Formats: sequence, structure tokens, C-alpha cells
Amino acid sequence: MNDITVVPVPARVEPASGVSFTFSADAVISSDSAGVGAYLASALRAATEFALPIVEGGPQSAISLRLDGDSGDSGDFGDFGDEGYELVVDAERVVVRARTEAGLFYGVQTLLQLLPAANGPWTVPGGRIVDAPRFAYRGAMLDVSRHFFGVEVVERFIDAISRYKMNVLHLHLSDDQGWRIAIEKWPELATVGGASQVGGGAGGCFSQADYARIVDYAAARFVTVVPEIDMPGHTNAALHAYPELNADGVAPAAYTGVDVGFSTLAVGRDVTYDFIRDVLTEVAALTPGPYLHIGGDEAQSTSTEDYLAFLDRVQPIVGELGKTVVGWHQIGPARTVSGRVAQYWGHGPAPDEDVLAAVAQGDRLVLSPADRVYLDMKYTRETPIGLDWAGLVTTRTAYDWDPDRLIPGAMVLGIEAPLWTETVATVAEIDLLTFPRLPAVAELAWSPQDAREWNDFRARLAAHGPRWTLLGIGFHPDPEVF
Ligand code: TNX
Repeated sequence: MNDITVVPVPARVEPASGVSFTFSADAVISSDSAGVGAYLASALRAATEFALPIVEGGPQSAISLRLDGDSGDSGDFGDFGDEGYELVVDAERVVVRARTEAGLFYGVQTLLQLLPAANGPWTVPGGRIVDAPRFAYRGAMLDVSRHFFGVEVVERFIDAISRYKMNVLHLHLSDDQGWRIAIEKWPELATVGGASQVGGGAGGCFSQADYARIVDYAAARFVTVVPEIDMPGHTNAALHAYPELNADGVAPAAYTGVDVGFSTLAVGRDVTYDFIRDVLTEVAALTPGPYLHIGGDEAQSTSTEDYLAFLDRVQPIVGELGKTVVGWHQIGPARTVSGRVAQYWGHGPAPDEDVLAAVAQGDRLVLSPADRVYLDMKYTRETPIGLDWAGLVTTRTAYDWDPDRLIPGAMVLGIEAPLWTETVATVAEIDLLTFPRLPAVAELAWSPQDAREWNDFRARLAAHGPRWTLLGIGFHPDPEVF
């Protein structure tokens, strides 16, 4: 295990030199988790073409996935926590142990990366890994509003993030350019609000069954979906679908440009809150995870007074639905509610006043500094797509910082890399902006700060290029990495 190229780098690696395990065609798998066992078998069968039957228990198993709360002598990992695992490889077998199925899943991701990308012999280096995440919230966001992407594309994105032990998919489901989740009580959100996107294409909208499929697919990979309904700004698609949500009662035209800050729900009308309650009720019912993201960014067409009054009415609705509020950090000055999470997307050295207001109220933070982890920023001036308002973001820029030193006094729940899609219309374009920066953010969110070092990371990351190619994933050949 001396030269392993696992990303995120595990918290602790103890190589057993001269020891290794090689899968043979008659290897079997036993697992205490049917789901994780099946996931591993299907990944390994695809690569090895071995049968790899799943058998009941038994020490003879070549690969054994055990749910086991006792971490033995793993010391500082206690009982492995909610997501930790231990992976032991000796000459006879591979054993993954964890307290939860999520932990087993992460052990399996590590095991898959220890194997060759393609072609046997299927040898795993001997030794022991004990691993657990630094942050509980490790996410990526996909903006399906500016350009709509269907269920298969979202599932492919979930596959990508979960391979790197990320556990949150934030879906930006509404914005000026399109509404992307069907709401039974307000059907024209889908049919009218969903029929547009940047550049004038057809747009689209998830049915509730589509959304449920995404949630299930994510859950099978231990990914929590965080749905975002942005408000009171970024709402032109809803305002276009329903005139009564506008202060003057007149629906604006559909919007297919890329400006921000021009739309607002009518914060003084009661119907606005009926609308929000109906929408959030249906979205909450479809969402098993604890969070509802209510946006709150760039409400430049709402006065400060109206904005604060609006949030005082909306945030409690989220609580009544049994969910926790997440909002962009502009919600900081609004009176907090229990458990609230503010998502920081500022840039530059001085933390902004709004995020400090959130910290002062005891909100937890998800960090998405735009000049570090915005996946929609260009890598270099030559990157054919992407924006540059927060600067250029190389892989090293995304990787080389310490989340605990960004905002004084912050309680950091985790890290999220957002992919806004004003300039992103195809899967190839998603890939180009996502790889290799997403694995950099994943390691930032998972691995202990003192286990991360750019040159070491760069070398490990470079080994993943051929894996992505085999999976049909394109990437930016960042010259500092490859
Ligand atoms: C700012 S980040 C926005 C988005 C844009 C993004 C483009 C945030 C909360 N608001 O509306 O898509 O910049 O980078």
C-alpha cells in the first residue's frame, strides 16, 4: 500500500510490504449489506469478467463486507463513526468492516481504487487502511435550471461524486430560466415555467416520479439529495407561469438570458406564501433527507426590509415540514431558525458581513467559496466554457486551502462544489468543468488537513485520468496534474 493512488487520501494507511491479494476467477463475495455487496459485485464483474457470486458469510470468502461496531485497535476512530471503515488486505482475503452501510460503501470505493483500472492480474496491495471523513457534508451542486439535464445525466453525476465519497447532491431546481420539478397544486410551473432555458432551448421538468428515481438512485450510493427552490429572487420562471405571484399581477415573458437579480416574488401578497407552502410541502414529501434549500441569494429586486420579512415567514414553514433550512449566505442577517445552515459562496480574502451574521447567530456553514470550488469558473483564460467573475480556478486552487481557516469562528458542516450551468449545455461540458476539480474538492472534504499535500495529491490524481477515460468521462488535462 506504499504507492496507492486512492482519492480522497485515507486518514491512515499501514502497508504490509511484500503482501498482496490477487482475485482469482473463483473468488466469492460475502456481505452484511445486500445493497453494498451487489454494488461491489457489479463493479468487479464489469472489470474482471469473473462470476463473483455473493455467498452467505464464511471465512472462506475472498471479499468480506462486515457490519461491525467494534473498531478494535483503530484508536482515534472509536467505533468508526457514521461513515468510517477499516479495510484489511492479506494474502488470503480482503475484509472491509464498518458500523454502517455507508462506511462499507466507502470501504468498497477504496478497494475499487486499489485494483488496476483495467486488465488483470487483479491484485490488491496488502495492509490496513482505517479511514473516516473530516466533514459530515461533502457535496456537489448541479444547476438543472439554466440548462435542463434529464434523470440519466443526474444519475451519472451521482455516480461520479459518490466514487469520491461525496454524500450530498444539491439540485438547483428553480431559477429565472426554468422551473424543474412538477408541483401537483401548481401544474403550470412544469408546463409553462419548465419550457425554457438559457439560449432558448426547450428546457424540461422532472416529474415527481423522475425526482423520486433520482432520490432512490442517490440513496443507494449514500448520497442525500438537497433540493433548492430559490426565492424570493431567481424566480422569473414561476412569475412567468403564474401572474398572481407578481406584485403588479402581470406575468413577465420567459427569460433565456444569463443576468441575475431582476426578479422577485410579490413578498406583500398572501398568495406568495400559499404558493411557497404548497411547493415546499410537495418537495419535502419527496425528499427523505433533512434539508430544504430556499436559495435567498441575489435578491436585488427585493428591499432589505421586505427580504427580512419574507424570510421570517418562509423559514418557519420549512421547520413545520420537519426539515432544516439551508440558504445562500445572504440569509445571514435574517433571524435564524433552529439548525439553520448557511452556504457561503463569497470570494476574496475578507469574509462578507452576511456570512459573519450567520456565524454570530450560530448557523452552521457549508463552504463554497467561489474562487476555490465553483466548478463553473474557467480553469484558464483558454477554457472554452465557464465564467470568470470569481477568478480562474485551477485544480490546485480548488485543492490547496484549509476550510477551517476561511471564516473566523465558523462551525463548518462541510464543503460543496457548485456547478452552475449558464455556459454548460452537454454532458461533455459537465465533465470538462467537473474533472479534475471535483475529486480535489472531495479530498478537501474527506481527508484530514495534515494528510493532504498538493504534490502527493497531484501524483495520485493523475492516475485517475485513465480510469475516467475507461468510464467515458472527459476531463480538463490540467498541466499541473497530468
Ligand atoms: C452567482 S452563487 C449565483 C448564480 C450564478 C452563479 C454563476 C449564487 C448563490 N448565485 O445565480 O449562476 O453566480 O457563477
